[in-house]
Amino acid sequence: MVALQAVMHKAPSTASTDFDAVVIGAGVSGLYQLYRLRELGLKVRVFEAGTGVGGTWYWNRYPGARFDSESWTYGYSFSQELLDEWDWAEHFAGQPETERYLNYVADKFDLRRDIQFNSRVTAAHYREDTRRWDILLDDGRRYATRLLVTAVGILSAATLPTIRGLEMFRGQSCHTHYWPQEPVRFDGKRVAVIGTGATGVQTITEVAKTAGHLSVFQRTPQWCAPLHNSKIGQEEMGRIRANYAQIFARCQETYGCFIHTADPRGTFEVTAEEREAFWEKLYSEPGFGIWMGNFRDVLMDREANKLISDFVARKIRRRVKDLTVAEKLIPKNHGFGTRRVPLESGYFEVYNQPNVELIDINETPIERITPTGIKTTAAEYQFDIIIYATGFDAITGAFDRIDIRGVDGVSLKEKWQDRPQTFLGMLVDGFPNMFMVLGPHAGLGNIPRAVEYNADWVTGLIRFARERGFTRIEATAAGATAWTDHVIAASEGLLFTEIDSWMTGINRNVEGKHVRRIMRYSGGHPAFRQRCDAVAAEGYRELALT
Ligand code: NA7
Repeated sequence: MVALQAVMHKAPSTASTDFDAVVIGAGVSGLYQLYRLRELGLKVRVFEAGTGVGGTWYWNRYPGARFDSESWTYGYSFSQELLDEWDWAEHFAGQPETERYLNYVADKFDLRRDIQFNSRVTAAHYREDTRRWDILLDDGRRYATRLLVTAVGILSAATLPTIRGLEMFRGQSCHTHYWPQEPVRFDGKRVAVIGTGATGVQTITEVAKTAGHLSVFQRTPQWCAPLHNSKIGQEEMGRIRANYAQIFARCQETYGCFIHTADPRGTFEVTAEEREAFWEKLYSEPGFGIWMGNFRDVLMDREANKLISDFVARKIRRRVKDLTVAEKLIPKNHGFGTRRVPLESGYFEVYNQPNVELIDINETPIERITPTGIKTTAAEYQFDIIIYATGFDAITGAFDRIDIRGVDGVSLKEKWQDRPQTFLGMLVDGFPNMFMVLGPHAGLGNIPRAVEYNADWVTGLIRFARERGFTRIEATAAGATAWTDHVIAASEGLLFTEIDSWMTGINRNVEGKHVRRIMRYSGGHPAFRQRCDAVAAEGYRELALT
């Protein structure tokens, strides 16, 4: 990278083409950001590493991949025509449907002509003399742009486990994120899945249907809850369509932009019978209700959290026949909802099947991958296929994989080494004219809802600057410090902050990601928008515009 830096900083821009704006990524964020920037009349180029649009929904084509958000709250809301034309087939769409949807969007708005596929950005360096960003692709091509927008996703830097011998395996193996485009057959095959997060849970449930034998290597069990997916008929789609305005208005009001909102009652303000009845109802309903529509204190109050955890544990015990296996599937080191709750469709029943075995790798750790399978401290297993559902270097990981340098060649990765620091999750001081859609410390939640707001805000700022002739837009250090302090304060008292997960920046497969940090804004989306709107309404005075 040193050599590259020398090249990029010495030579004046020899870029083959200049753009007003470069967007990195053609997923849900990048597509919408392109649409908005084009409206400003900018010459935009989107660089996308894949061969198609969709980001998360292009890459993650593993068996069973689907939404945990209601499809009709997930689609873009910006175009009435699009809402009128697109019919969702299922309440929680599978990956193929979502990928089709995003392709439909790209075609409808003629977005492809500004997207360059097979183009992974490896470096982006700011040059003060030209007030431009120099962009380098993995094939050596270089470009220059005035504005840079990262639309790299929060869960896009997949990580393999650091287990010895990974490259030795002679069968088929794949990380779920990099699943091949051509179908993989499991019939009669001996399959291993390592990892039991939201991805592992979906994969395991699907693979178990046809695999000859499936071995699940579990390090941490999860508090999974039922998804209760179902098809959407024409009539129901008509009702949904007629209701879109109310649906999106509701998403605007809730903490995470989902349709679910916390119950105003405290867990101990109701009788034990009322509590049980409420939880039974939530457990029988589709989606994230049991996580986000629960009593207001279950994610903050230890006693309340223990009660809901006990409730879900009872459900697991009832659903899994073998009591020893059931106990292994019940989390012991974290309470319900303190990690992202995986939604499942028959996950626990999979362990009642004769072709599925659960291997607790806390009891018998994996020693290494062998040419023919996996060796634990207790046994050597033979496999035809090993699936790594081992997650992501979340939120900052995709940034870390690009050599991003701001004023005076300061590296973003180094700046964020201890913890990310941003202004509203969208700007970084020292990195002028760089904007992030869903950067660290932004208000997250139901992704497209957050994306539309975020990209609109960035577009509004760029429009404001253009109209006034500003060519340099930067967060101030004081602004970034104040926002970071606020983000940290907003997460105080939330039980998830005490638990290792991607939501607290932990990934033990990545160096430097072993210490918990606050990665997202936890004050809720309405509060996030209020703060961002206020900055805009005051003419962005909190930024340095020159
Ligand atoms: P997650 O939720 O980070 O899950 C990764 C899983 O892989 C989890 O069970 C990990 O165990 C396990 N893992 C990771 N590294 C290892 C090693 N080295 N050995 C054994 N097991 C390992 O990622 P997902 O892809 O499932 O989900 C990410 C998000 O994407 C999800 O929350 C949705 O929002 C969409 P651990 O729990 O760390 O003990």
